[in-house]
Parts: sequence; structure tokens; C-alpha cells
Amino acid sequence: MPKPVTGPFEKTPGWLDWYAGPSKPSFAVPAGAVDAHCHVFGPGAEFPYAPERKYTPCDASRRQLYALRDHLGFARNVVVQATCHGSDNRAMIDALVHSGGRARGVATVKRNVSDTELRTMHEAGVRGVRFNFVKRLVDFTPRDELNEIAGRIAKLGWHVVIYFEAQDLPELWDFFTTLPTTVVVDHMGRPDVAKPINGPEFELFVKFMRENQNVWSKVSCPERLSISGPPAFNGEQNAYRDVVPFAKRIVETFPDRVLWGTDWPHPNLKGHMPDDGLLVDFIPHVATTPELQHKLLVDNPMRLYWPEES
Ligand code: 0GY
Repeated sequence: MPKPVTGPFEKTPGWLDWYAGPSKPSFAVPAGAVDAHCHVFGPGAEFPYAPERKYTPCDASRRQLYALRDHLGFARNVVVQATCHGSDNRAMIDALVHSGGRARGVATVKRNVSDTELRTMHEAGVRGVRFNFVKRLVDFTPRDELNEIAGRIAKLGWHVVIYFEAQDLPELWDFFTTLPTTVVVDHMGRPDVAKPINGPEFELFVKFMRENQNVWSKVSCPERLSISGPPAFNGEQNAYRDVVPFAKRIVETFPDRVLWGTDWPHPNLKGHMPDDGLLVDFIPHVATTPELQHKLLVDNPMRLYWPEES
């Protein structure tokens, strides 16, 4: 793949660019597999980054995303609005409309979004909105505004994607459990994998999914959650081995409510930039049978994002 370039914006100091030479995964994803969590950044010269952004990335265009899709063997993408674009969804929507129907999107909207704008987004392929509670990424949005948005997008058959960190789940529980839509959690609610898998923090997340049948989880981002790191860091065969038990538990307990995504182009990583081919090789460690792999990569994302085809 061509190397990352940056447009007219100055990248955040220390920014790690996405990895331009991903390996071919050893694991062959099933036909029709969906990368259900990825982003586009700009390009900044065409789609400027939002003034309120908390970071300035290197550009990561739809062409580069779709080249990665093909390289890894995926058929489709779900492009999630990145916080560096705020509620300006143009780059994400441009990616959808140039995907030949092979991408759906998750937008960020404010309460002043019009019904016409929502309808236009739907026609482009948007099927959800993202509510972000990670304080380093976004400013606070009042709950009444989020409730109002959730009520409006529910009528379109969309869902809500939530991003939060494990220690914040108790405080957010009541809000999450009253949302009127399917609710998709990013990256398993960001567990601290140094803590025990059957300790109170992760048990609360399992309970959250068990007691709320409308809650799904992405078992994504081992590179973000891992302390043991990739093979080059720990000298082992299995990348991100410390995340495996957490993701495997969620896949095996809720096989019909899990999704997987690369998280390309991997915003805000500090230690290393993953080889996306190795990330794909993480999948069979957490979804250990062909049946579980098919649910995770094909059946579940198709049911949520392309119900008319599933
Ligand atoms: C992710 C994770 C992060 C960033 C964003 O939209 C974003 O800026 O999602 C993060 O920094 O943890 O899912 O891409």
C-alpha cells in the first residue's frame, strides 16, 4: 500500500501513522466478511478536520481503506465517524457513496441535525450514531440531547454505538439501559486486561450484555487493550495474548451479538502501530470454530447493517 501522507494540517506530535506494509493474514476470513469498525481521516485537504478535535491524525483515505479491505480478504466495511471530524460526516459519507454498496456508516450528529439530513445519510448507508464517553476524545454532551437523538434515529431503524471505558460503566448503566435501540459497545467497553477476567469490572460488562438483549459488542482493538503486545514485543507466536480470554469469553457467551473490526487507521496509539494482517490472525484465537467465525464476521454484521441481504 502507498505510504501515509499528511495534508495541510500539522499532525499531533508523536502521532503514529498507519502501517503501510500489512502482512497477508494466515487466517482466511470467510467469504462476505465485514470489517465492522474502521475509520477514514480526511484527506484533510478535501475534508478538513474539525476545529474542536482533540487530535490531528495523518490522512487515511477511503481508497487506502478499501485497498486494505481487499488485501485482508474482507468484502465490506462499517466506517465509524472519527472524533477528529466532529459532527462533520462528509469524509465518512464520501467513503460510503464510493463503496459500491459495500460500506455502511455510523455518524456523529448533534440535536440540530435535520430530518432531511438524517434521511440523506440513510440513503448514503448510515445505520447508526456514535455516542462517545471517552473524555480524552470528546467534550461532554448532555444526556437529554443524546436521548433526543436516540429517539429520532430509532425511527429510522438505526442503532447507537457507545464508546466508554470500563471504570465508567457503573455511572453510565442507567443511561445505556434505557436507550430505545440496539446498542453496540466499542472494544468490549475497554476492559483493563491486567485485572482478572472474572473480577468485578469485567463481570459487570458481561452482566450488562446478559441482562440487556439489545446490547452487542465489538471484540476489537486487542492492540489498544493489550499489555503483552504484538509478537515483536513479547517474542511469542500469539499477538495480544492477554486480550484473548476477554474477547473469547464474549464471543462464546454472546455469539449472535458480536462484531469484529480492524480499527484501521488506529487513532491515538502510543506504543506501536499494528500490522493489520496480524490483527486478522487474532480472530481464530477468540472465535475458535468456523461457526463462531461466520457469526462474528458475516452473519451478525450483515443482520445489523445489511438486513435486506441477510
Ligand atoms: C477507536 C478508538 C479511538 C478513537 C476514536 O473516533 C475516534 O477518534 O474512535 C481511541 O482513541 O481510543 O475506536 O478508533
